[in-house]
Amino acid sequence: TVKVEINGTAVEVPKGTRILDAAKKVGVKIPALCVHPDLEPWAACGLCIVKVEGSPKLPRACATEVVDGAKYITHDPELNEVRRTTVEMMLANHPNECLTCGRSGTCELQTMAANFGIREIPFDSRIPEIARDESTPSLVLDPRKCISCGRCVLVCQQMQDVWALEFLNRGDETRMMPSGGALLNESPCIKCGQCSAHCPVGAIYEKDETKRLLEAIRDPDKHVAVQIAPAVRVALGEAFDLPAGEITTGKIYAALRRLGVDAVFDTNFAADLTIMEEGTELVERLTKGNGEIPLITSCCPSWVDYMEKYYDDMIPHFSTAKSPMMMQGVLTKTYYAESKGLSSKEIFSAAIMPCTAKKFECSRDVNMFASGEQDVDVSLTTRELARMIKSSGIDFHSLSDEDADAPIGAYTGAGTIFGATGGVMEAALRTAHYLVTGNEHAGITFEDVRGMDGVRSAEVQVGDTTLRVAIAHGIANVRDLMNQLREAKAAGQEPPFHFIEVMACRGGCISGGGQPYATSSDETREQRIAGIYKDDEKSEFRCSHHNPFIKKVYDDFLGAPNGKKAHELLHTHYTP
Ligand code: HC1
Ligand code: SF4
Repeated sequence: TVKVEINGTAVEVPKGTRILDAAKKVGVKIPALCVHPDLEPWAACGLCIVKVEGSPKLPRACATEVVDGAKYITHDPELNEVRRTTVEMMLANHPNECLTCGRSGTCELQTMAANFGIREIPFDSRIPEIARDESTPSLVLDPRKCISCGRCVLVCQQMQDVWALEFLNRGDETRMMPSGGALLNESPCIKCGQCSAHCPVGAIYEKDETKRLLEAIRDPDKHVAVQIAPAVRVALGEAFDLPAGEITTGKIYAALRRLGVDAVFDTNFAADLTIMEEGTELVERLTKGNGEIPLITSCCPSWVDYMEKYYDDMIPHFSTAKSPMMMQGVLTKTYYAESKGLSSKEIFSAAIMPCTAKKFECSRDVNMFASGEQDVDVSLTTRELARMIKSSGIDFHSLSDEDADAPIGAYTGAGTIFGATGGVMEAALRTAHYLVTGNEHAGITFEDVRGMDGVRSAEVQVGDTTLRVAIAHGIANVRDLMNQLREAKAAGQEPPFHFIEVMACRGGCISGGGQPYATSSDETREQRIAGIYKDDEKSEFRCSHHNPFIKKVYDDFLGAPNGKKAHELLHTHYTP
């Protein structure tokens, strides 16, 4: 450890601690706009300069390690003035559009300007004239608002290993954009939205489609059905000042009804259905040689996009089961519509997702119109739902819990845990044992597949087979796993794994690019994950094959898992 002083307060910290973190330990917040706990510091914004007693240097606290015995001054009138000028210069280069900006109220630059009490900007305004990029179905890039903090570039390159974004130009002209000034949909972007989740201002944000749902609600000829994803229930509360991980499922159902939707369903129901389809697929591949091993999960649309771009040789390994969102959509427009005497045209089906890539998935031409219409008409993020609730005068806190509508709203704990990394795997394992042996597994939980390590593997006994499974989250963690597969295949060796789960975002969907903004990263992720497992524990049924409504939908409508009708409605294909 090393001993230092921060503004006269002694503190002992491990060697290698940065000044910013040492200051935090004694309750001192040093301002910074480029720093994010998920990312390596790279000292871009200059706000975090501090003084060192006896030295003329002004080190940047985010990137500089403490030196034993040093005495740091983090705040004094001179430092304040320098920081204030830095913020003023940023504001001069930033459009003055707070009132109409999607980040108003959550913008870190706005907060900084407020904290410094800036009332006028003593520099000439120099706003670049660069058009907004709305080329993807998921995100909007507004380079005029970029403050060149670098977070989006770092997250895209380091955490996601996609390299869709780069810094173009130099100095004041620096802007984050796809390489060569291309549009985002011409870049390798996988629409994960992690850039938007890490942007401190309104330079990258989800494409707002709330109007489409509101218009459908007002249309007397439309019967509006809305589903909510597993991860939404443990994060939406944050937009209403509840702690991360607080389970608000019943309030969300109630809020949707107050907004005027006709039916409230739960994606978790279709997650149970996915387990029946994907579990059956796994068992058929394992026992009948009916397809390639390992089976790889395909419910994450950003992962599918990445695989199609970079690992298209893995297509035969992908589960053909559609994602829960798409299964729920097609059942809404077929099974549910029929039960109401409605046609698929008369239903408007919307999804509330933690994810920006789901906006892209629902309009893809890969059997996503299996009902004859687009099965999910619109996919909105958790952030968009929060705005709809706030703008409709609904006091979220005072809502009483309500239930989802039967029969495609009831779910098991296995459906909920889809929202956390390792959850799809664990849900599949809970049912695979039954599908292979006809007997229930002795325990419900599979702790070995849980956790936050970027890549995890485990061995699980299923009947006579020792199933080797692996889990990866955060696209940067996928490469090693896929290369291992490629190598084993090329060498004609047995595959290293039987079943692999991949989620594009760190922590899984709970940390999707469309979730409420949170800068505490892993701490928030762990709180949301704890909420997911709490929801699982309090569920009456915890295995997908125990969901009585899943049995009913197969009996009434679908036939057998992986049967003819199930294939027509619930499966997809991939395009290299
Ligand atoms: Fe997910 Fe999924 S878990 S992809 O992470 O398979 O978005 O929450 O809805 O479809 O169920 C997201 C979450 C979500 C699907 C399910
Ligand atoms: Fe990169 Fe994901 Fe943003 Fe696309 S959506 S630019 S892949 S971080």
